[in-house]
Amino acid sequence: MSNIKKVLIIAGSDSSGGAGLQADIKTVQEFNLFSSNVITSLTAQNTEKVAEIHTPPISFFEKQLNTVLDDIKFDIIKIGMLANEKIIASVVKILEEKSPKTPIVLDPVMVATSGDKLLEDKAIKLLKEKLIPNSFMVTPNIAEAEILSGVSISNVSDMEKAAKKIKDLGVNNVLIKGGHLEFPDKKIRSLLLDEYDEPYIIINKQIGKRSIHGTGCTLASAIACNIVNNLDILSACKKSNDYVYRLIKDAKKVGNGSLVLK
Ligand code: PXL
Repeated sequence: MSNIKKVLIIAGSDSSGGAGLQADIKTVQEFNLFSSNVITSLTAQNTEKVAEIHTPPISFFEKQLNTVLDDIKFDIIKIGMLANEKIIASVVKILEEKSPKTPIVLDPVMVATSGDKLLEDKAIKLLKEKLIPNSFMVTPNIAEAEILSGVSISNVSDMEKAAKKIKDLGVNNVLIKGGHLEFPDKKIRSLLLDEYDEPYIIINKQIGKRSIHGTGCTLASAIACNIVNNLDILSACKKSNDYVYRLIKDAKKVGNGSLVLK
């Protein structure tokens, strides 16, 4: 019998298979780690749109989380779509009680690639006040970073300002994903602000402009896997960034809307 490192994924299901929980599971599998999967919400979704969101009763969400935590001790927790305030409150309460020391990588999912909302607006306050302060790392995209920080972002210095504000909420590391910010030199810049307040810019070439589904979920899951594999934060971010870059270069058309990662 051999041991394996274990990742707890708390996320929403994406029926298209491109993003959300399905992207997370695929990523953890690629890293040869084990994942358990606690589902916050079910989306009826394809590559073009989110048609409906069904959120099971909170008691069932809590049952899933309590049941896995009563049995399995995780090395890291990756959180994606949380849908509403009740789920955020339960996540905070149950993790504090049953898994207080396990690092959390939080992708503060708010809107799908299609533009559909995946988090109620009124839940953002609780996310900022309760969950971000309990997280080891948070990985907002530009729009999410603007909402979390109140800083409007159009260049690297804005990214740094926003990252500082988000760090001040109490999280150790902030990675602002720059995929949606245009620079004149056509390079993509993401910004990591680490626990020593050291800012690092991670640069990539831009690969076309078509929207691609699942990149944020995949990146945050890859970072979680690289962290449990003992990489330091900067190396974990760079390596995960390269991983997603390779997948984007090889993105697939499976439907009529955004491309997906394999
Ligand atoms: O990419 C964010 C995301 C997260 N979770 C679910 C999603 C999406 C994007 O579509 O569907 C369930």
